Amino acid sequence: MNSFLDIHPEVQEALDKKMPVVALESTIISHGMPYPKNYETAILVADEVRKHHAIPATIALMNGKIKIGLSKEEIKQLAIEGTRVTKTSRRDIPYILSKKLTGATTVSATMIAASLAKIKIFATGGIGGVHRGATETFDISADLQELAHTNVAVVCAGIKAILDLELTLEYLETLGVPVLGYQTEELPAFYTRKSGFKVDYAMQSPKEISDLLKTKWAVGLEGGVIIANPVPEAESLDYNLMTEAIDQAIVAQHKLGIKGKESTPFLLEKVKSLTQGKSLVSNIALVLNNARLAAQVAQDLYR
Ligand code: PSU
Ligand code: MN
Repeated sequence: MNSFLDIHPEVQEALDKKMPVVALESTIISHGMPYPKNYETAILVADEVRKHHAIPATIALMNGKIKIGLSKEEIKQLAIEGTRVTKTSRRDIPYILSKKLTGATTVSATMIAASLAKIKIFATGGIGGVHRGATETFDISADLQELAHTNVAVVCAGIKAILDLELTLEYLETLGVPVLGYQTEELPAFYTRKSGFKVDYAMQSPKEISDLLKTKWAVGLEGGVIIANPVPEAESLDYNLMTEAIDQAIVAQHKLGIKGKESTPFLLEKVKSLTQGKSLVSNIALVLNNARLAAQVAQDLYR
């Protein structure tokens, strides 16, 4: 086993017994939501996984180790420290580990950690993608490259509407990453169920998804799969409200010259304030919804 891994005994036991385990990221805790909502949500998400008969494994880097399965106290520490913790994607891992700093893992780093621990499925809110204006800025999330190479399925609420959805789909096609829609033909856009774009394949049941994942990896095709699960209707944002808020957030971003890894946290926070907190309600609901589906898919996946 990789000597940098520190797997919680409960998670290790589940993996040894081939019981379902669902990985959870930690950037969404440190950078995705304000305290104390981030802490409350992280705990609710882990509970939701348990309620659906799987073991949650929240992932972060701490004290020179890749921790797989955090205690409530560790989750609280990340939640309180918030953006003072380093947002850690693939390129940041060696620095954070060698300096024994605390790193909150993004989708890319969480996939790497999950794969080292032999966890096959991961639930989050939304993945990173190709940013609007990327033809000039080259701002394309490391999450996409990770999906091309690392064998972990990611349940998300589609592609965040702050991104360029069309370019993200093109990029995923190039990388060979299947985009599945859970009970939908339309790609969800994180805060909303509609986007105007199609997924590659609509899947009707967790078993159907699990069969596809097993097949992909049995064939020897490397990389992940995106399982796009629409936000529940009741908590979805009004499409026009969302679009206006995002357009304004992007104007503010350019004015302030915010770039690189700060872009996504800035835009999410700005959209939250422009929608008077409505986007945060959607965000929490969709993460819970994704945790549930990931646990359901996991039921069959480890057999
Ligand atoms: N989606 C959210 N909240 C988040 C993120 C995505 O609702 O905090 C984080 C994830 O960790 C994702 C990262 O991997 O943002 C993408 O950042 P970037 O665009 O800088 O690659
Ligand atoms: Mn980026």
